[in-house]
Amino acid sequence: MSFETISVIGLGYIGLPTAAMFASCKKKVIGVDVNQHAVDTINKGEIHIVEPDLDMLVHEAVSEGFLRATTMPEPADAFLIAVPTPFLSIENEGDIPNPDLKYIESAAKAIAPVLKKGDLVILESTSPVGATEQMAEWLAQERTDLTFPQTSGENSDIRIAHCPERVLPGHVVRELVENDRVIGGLTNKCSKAAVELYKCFVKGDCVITNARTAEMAKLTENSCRDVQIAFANELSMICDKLDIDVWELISLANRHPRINILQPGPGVGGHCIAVDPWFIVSKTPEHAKLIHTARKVNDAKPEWVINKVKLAIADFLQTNPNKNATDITIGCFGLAFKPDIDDLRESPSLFIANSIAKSHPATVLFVEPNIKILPESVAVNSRLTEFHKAIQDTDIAVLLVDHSIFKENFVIPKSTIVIDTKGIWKNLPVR
Ligand code: SAJ
Repeated sequence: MSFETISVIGLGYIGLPTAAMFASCKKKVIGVDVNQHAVDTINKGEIHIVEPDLDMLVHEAVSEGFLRATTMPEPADAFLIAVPTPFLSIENEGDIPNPDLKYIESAAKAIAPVLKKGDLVILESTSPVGATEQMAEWLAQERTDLTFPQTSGENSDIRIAHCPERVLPGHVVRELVENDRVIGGLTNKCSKAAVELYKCFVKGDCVITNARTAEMAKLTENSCRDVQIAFANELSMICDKLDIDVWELISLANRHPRINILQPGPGVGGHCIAVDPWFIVSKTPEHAKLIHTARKVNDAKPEWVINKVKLAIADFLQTNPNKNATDITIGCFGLAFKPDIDDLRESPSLFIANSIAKSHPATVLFVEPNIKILPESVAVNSRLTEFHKAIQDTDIAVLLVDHSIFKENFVIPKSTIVIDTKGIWKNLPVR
C-alpha cells in the first residue's frame, strides 16, 4: 500500500502541523479548510495560528510544492479528519453537556464524493466512544457504490481508523514525531494501513487497538489529568481554610516516591481537558461519578478566586477607611489558559479578569504579555497594560497565569494585596 497523496481536513492546531509533517516526508498534501483566510494564509507559506517551529515547516512545505490548501476536498489516497469536537450548549445549569459531532459529519460528507476504492479515512479529532463507527456510517450512506468495514470487514473498499491526536500545544511539532500513537482501526487491515501512513514521520510506537478503545484512550488521558488537577484545586481550597501553604504542602507530599500531585490554579482551561471528560460523563453518567465531580471542582475554581478578590476589596476598604471602591486599582496578571501561550480560548483567567472588571467600578488593568489587543468581548473598563507599569499601579494584584515573565525579578509595593493562584509570588521582594 502506498500513500502518495494525503488530504488533511481541518487546518487548525492539529491538522496544519500534521499536514506539514506529511509534506516534510515529500508526500503530496492537500489541506482542506472551510476558512478561506486560513487557506489563503497557508498558500502564501504563512500560518494563522501560534505554534513554535510551525511557521518554518509550513513555509518549506508550501514553497517546495508539497503542501497546498483549498476549501474543496480533492481525491487523495488517505484522508485525515482533524476538525473540532465541541459540546452542545446546555439548557439548564447542572445539565451534562453532550458532544457535538456536526463538524465530523460535515467533513465526512464533504470527502465522500471524492473517495475511491482503496482509500484510508482516519478520524483524529478527540471523539466520544462510537464516533468513528458513526463517521463510517455517514460515509456509507453517501457512497452506496463502495463497501465499508462495518459491513464488509477486511474486504472493504474503504479503510477506517481512529488515531487520536495527543500533542501538547506549544510542543506540537516535537510531540507529533516523538509521541507514541494509538491506532484503532475498524478492522485489523484498517489499523495496519494507518500504521503505515503514520510511520512516515512518527518515531514513537504505533500501537494497534480497536476504534472504541482508541477513542476511550484519548478521553481517559485528558480525564485523568482533569481529575488530578481537581485534586490539587480541592487541596488549595482546603489549605486556604486551614492556613496552610498548599504549594509547600504539595512539594513535601511529592517527595514521597509514589506521589506526584499536580499544581492548583485558577481553574482548568483550553479546549481539551475541560471538554473531553464530559464525553465520558454524558455516555455513562451513572458510572462516571469521580470524573463528573472533578469537572465540577475545576469549573467552580474561578468563582472561588473571584470571591477571594471580593474579600480583598473589603479588606482594603477596612484598612483604608478614607477610600471607596472607585479608588481601588485591580491588576489581573495573565489571561491565557496556560503559561507562555497567547491562546485565550476557554481561559478561566480571562473569565476571572472579565468578571472582576464587570463588577468593579474603576479601571481594571489586564496584563497579558503574549497578546497585543484585548478581545472585543471584555468589559469596557478593562485596559491592556504592560506588566511592570501595572504592578506599580495596582492595589490588588491577582496572579492568574504563571507566565515566565511574571517569575523574573521585580519589586512589588508593600501595600499591594496579592492573590496568587499559581504560587509564584510567595516570596516577592517588597518596597
Ligand atoms: N493545569 C493546572 N495544573 C496543572 C497542569 C495544568 O491547573 O498542574 C491547567 C492549565 O493551566 C490549563 C489546563 O490545566 O488551564 C490544561 O492544560 P494542560 O497543559 O494540562 O493541557 P492542554 O489542554 O494544553 O493539552 C492536553 C494534553 N493532555 C494531557 O496532557 C493528558 C495534550 O497531550 C493533549 O493532546 C491535549 O490536551 C488535547 O489536544 O487533547
